[in-house]
Amino acid sequence: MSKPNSFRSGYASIIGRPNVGKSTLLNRLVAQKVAATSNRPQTTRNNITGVVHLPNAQIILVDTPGIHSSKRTLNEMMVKASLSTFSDVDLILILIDAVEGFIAEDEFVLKSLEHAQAPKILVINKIDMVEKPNLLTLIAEAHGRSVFKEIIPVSALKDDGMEPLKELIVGYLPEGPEYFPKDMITDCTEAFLLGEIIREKVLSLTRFEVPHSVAVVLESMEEQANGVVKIDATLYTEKASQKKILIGEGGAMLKSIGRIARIEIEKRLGAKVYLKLFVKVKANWRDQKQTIKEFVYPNDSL
Ligand SMILES: Nc1nc2c(ncn2[C@@H]2O[C@H](COP(=O)(O)OP(=O)(O)OP(=O)(O)O)[C@@H](O)[C@H]2O)c(=O)[nH]1
Ligand SMILES: [Mg+2]
Repeated sequence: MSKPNSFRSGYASIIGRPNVGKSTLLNRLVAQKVAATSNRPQTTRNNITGVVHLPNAQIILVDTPGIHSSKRTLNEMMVKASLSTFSDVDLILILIDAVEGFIAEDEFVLKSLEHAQAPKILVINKIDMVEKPNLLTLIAEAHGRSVFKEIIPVSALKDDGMEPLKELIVGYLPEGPEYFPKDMITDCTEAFLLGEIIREKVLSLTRFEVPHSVAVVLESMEEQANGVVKIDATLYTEKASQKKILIGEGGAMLKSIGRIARIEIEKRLGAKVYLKLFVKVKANWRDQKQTIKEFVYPNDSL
């Protein structure tokens, strides 16, 4: 038995099918934007750490790519990244969408989790979108499944249910030290975080296959004598037609992506930024393991 006032710490991964709100939940729980979010499935490609600092505990969350079935090498590697978290965590948060309930893709997620040892909490997200009676039916259905230690309804977007969720998570963490200093909320590199800001803007401004075909590589970042931070980044896409769309009429699309990304990067860095974006074609990069490692997982051992 742990002493009542002892400090607790540990890891909890955030798992679910694409688009259920995992990254939104991570950002909400750490109270800062760490992960890119979008209304397109398969936004997140990496495991992203976010640390919640509480007076009596430290929760280290790991946002993961949405689990889904696909034959593309990139998608397989994304799912592999997700699954790799299971063995290292104290707790698994499984997200579903309150409006959709348990759909086939969620069953696929649950199947992938079958052998994971860590306790599982079901987080029913997006309750702001659902009528109360439907939510109660879904909660009752979830109780009928024996896999979940706890079931909690929340809205990550509307900041509803976050305090009870944190409390619930802490209850499953072992006694432990502060793994991260108080001012640290992620161990992602600055280059990764800035690249994700740019990719998020690509996701929000482009459609169909274009957003999925893009990888952002930060080439350089340098503070100039006048205090302006100059950042060069390359947007890799798979086809000349996608490159054309990314650049847009007279460069209009690339300009818009660059402008909204720059505004967010300036806020993050607290400095003026000169952001220069390049677009290049790397045919079928999403099917080439080596290129995927270089573009998407430069810091991972996948
Ligand atoms: N209404 C509502 N929308 C939400 C909520 N949480 C997330 N969303 C929206 O759902 C969409 C997907 O959110 P993400 O956080 O990117 O989802 P994800 O699970 O990380 O998706 P992948 O990275 O693709 O696996 C975005 O448009 C969010 O704004 C919520 O509580 N309520
Ligand atoms: Mg995500």
